[in-house]
Amino acid sequence: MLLEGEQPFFDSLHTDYIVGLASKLDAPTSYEGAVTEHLRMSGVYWSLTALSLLKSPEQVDSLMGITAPKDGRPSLVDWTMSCYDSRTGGFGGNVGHDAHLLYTLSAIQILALADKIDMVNKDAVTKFVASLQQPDGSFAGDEWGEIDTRFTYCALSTLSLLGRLDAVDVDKAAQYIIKCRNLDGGFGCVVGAESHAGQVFCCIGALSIAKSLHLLGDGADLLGWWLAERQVDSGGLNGRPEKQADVCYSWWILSALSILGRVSWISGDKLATFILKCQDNDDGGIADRPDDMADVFHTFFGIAGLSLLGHLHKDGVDGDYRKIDPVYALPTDVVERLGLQAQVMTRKGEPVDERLESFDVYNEEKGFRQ
Ligand code: 3PZ
Ligand code: ZN
Repeated sequence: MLLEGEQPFFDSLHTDYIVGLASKLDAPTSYEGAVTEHLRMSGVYWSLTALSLLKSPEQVDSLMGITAPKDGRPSLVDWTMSCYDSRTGGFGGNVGHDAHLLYTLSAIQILALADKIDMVNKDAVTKFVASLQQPDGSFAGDEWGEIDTRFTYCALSTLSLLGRLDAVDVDKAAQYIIKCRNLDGGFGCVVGAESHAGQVFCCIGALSIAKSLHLLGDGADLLGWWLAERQVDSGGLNGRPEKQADVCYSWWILSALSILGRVSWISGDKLATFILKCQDNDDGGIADRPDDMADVFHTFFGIAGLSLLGHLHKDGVDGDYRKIDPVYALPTDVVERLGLQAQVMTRKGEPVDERLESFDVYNEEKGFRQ
């Protein structure tokens, strides 16, 4: 059943939008192509994962050309491999670009979706990631050395996908994350930096993969409160106090709340209504806020947010949608196929999302790991 005044979910328009983008990206003068040129690898991951939530793996393959060339372009798997830099062992954001952890994670996620992780030299990629860990446990994004808690998430997620978490000091990485926690309960990009919801996702995701959520201590309530405070009157979520709501925060905040076992701390119905209002009802795609221009980033995080809310899986919504995993941002069946590990919190009276059932549980009240 749709709620009063609620938009339907424009499934097939979004499919057309995502498939149509692929051809626009190749046109050198297109707006879409220019904006995402430097982060094409992530753009491909956002497109493929968004479509994977709507369609079966076979349909996604034939629509996008994951394994076979399509419309004269190389297959997406071959294109991904052509962004591999054998000098460093990492992947760049586009052909000929320097390797970076951001695009290395996107590349490994694309290969995981395509069930082609075996195509990479796991030792070389592992060595690249491990070389970026600093003595204090933090990670640089590339050989130039910028430090950011986002890169800790990228490093741990990449290594977990490769089954090589043992190649870095995971405990030290988790301790560095805790050092980036602020008095408001949130996390910043480095020690002392302002709390930001995108950073919170990276820090909580990293602690989850490191199975170190116990390091939050009593801080989980304060953080849950800070995250819940991000919901504004429109139902949407903002990234920091006093900022406008934006669809992508639906993902950063919901996934963190879901790992913390506190999704019920925000109104899911109001948030779903906000995301649905940000759809382009004519051309498909989802924008950051109502009446703005759609892009693939917000289309992915909007669909992912609706999935986490359970909105795509409720009565009255057609379609046999795959679910998204809040820790790895990949379809849950891919996470299960690879046997990926992580940790989530449970709370008295709060149901555990079935998509998290295969992960370890840290029970706050009892103070022990089950
Ligand atoms: C957007 N990048 O720095 S970006 C991104 N933002 O490369 C991609 N919400 O102007 C698209 N804002 C659109 N297609 C926006 C990725 C940003 C996030 C900007 C944004 C999102 C509000 C202002 C940082 C993962 C990877 C990168 C980011 C976050 C998470 C822009 C502005 C910035 C960027 C790209 C385009 C259109 C798309
Ligand atoms: Zn946004």
